[in-house]
Amino acid sequence: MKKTALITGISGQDGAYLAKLLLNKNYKVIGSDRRSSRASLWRLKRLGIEKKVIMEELELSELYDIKRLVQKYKFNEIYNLGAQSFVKSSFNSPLYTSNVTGTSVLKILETIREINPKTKFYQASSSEMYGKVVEKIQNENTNFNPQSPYAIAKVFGHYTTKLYRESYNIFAVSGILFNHESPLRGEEFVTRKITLGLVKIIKGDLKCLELGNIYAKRDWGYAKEYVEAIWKMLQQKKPEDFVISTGKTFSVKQFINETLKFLKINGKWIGKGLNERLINKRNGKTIIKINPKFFRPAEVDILIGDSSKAHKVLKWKPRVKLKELVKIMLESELKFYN
Ligand code: NAP
Ligand code: F7E
Repeated sequence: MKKTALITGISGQDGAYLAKLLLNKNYKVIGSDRRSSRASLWRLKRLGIEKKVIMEELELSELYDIKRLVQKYKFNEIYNLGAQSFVKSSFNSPLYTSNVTGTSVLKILETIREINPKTKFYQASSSEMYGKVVEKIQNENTNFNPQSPYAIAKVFGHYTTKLYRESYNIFAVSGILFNHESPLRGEEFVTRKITLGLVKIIKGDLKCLELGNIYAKRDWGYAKEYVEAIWKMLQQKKPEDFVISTGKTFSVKQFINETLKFLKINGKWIGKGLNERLINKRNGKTIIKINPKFFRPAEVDILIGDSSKAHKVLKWKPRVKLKELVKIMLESELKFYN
């Protein structure tokens, strides 16, 4: 029997990769999208699957939209990837973020409990929940210490998922995914901002790229690999949460330096603090500078994940290292840039 799955947030980075993976496994894939005057399914188009998924309208903050969909399809699996996922914006729109990213999880789980409790549920939890870390390396048992309205909303979704699993016997799990990037990453996130920005500079379409805290460190993996782990979590006998990460951490500045190497830009860092900048040694021009506009009211300085439970139970391991991730992103940037 063909399985039917709902992916909320199918138009996003992970939604697109997961849809492709499920289609390859012969699922019937329903993707939900919210109404928008500039709706774009460019990621699904890029992967050649926009006509292979059934699109339904769903605004995550709207309980009736969720009920309508769950009533219409007898979903075997629901992957809740939809969210206001940009940490910086969550400081400007905290209420909106808590609704879309946080309480929507409760709406979906309550709907599953009421209408079809056999549906398996995946919640996209985040390493941002660790925030100002209380342990050097974070695993499934590390306490959370969130530093943004986004992270607080994710903590709410995380514990709600646990509650529904433990109280109502629903197969509900959270994947605590550390940062994962790809050519399909949104342009506002720092890795994509850097790869696209530096390609614009070499094409002569941008003079200088402005960034915030280049000393923040993240455990960066490859999104295409991470959605395999997401799927595996729902195929287990027992519902459990998993950390998904590479176990290595790099600063934003190190990510920039890898990008420079690949693009063969001969750059030199000069200055300190707000005056730190990168000059192009070929012509002496500043190509990267700091703009405090991109700082956050509270920062997550460093994250490193321990995904040994996933290695053991899911038989999942990351393969792509930072250098290769940069290469994958830049090759795509150069191919599609116009
Ligand atoms: P993304 O590219 O920002 O995609 C977010 C998706 O949510 C988009 O499809 C977006 O639709 C949809 N969405 C936003 N607001 C909505 C609303 N009000 N109603 C319905 N849909 C809405 O995020 P991603 O990187 O793929 O991440 C997927 C999930 O994993 C998110 O929940 C994110 O918070 C979480 N996560 C991501 C990472 C990471 O490093 N990427 C790590 C841990 C957890 P539009 O196209 O209309 O905006
Ligand atoms: O920032 C610093 C910034 O926006 C990474 C989301 O997918 O991963 C993502 O959240 C770091 C931060 O991702 C700029 O201050 C410096 O320390 O790429 P980001 P994020 O905030 O880590 C987690 C796991 C999620 O769950 C989220 O949904 O880079 N940084 N300068 C900058 N960041 C941005 N965006 N832009 C800058 O100019």
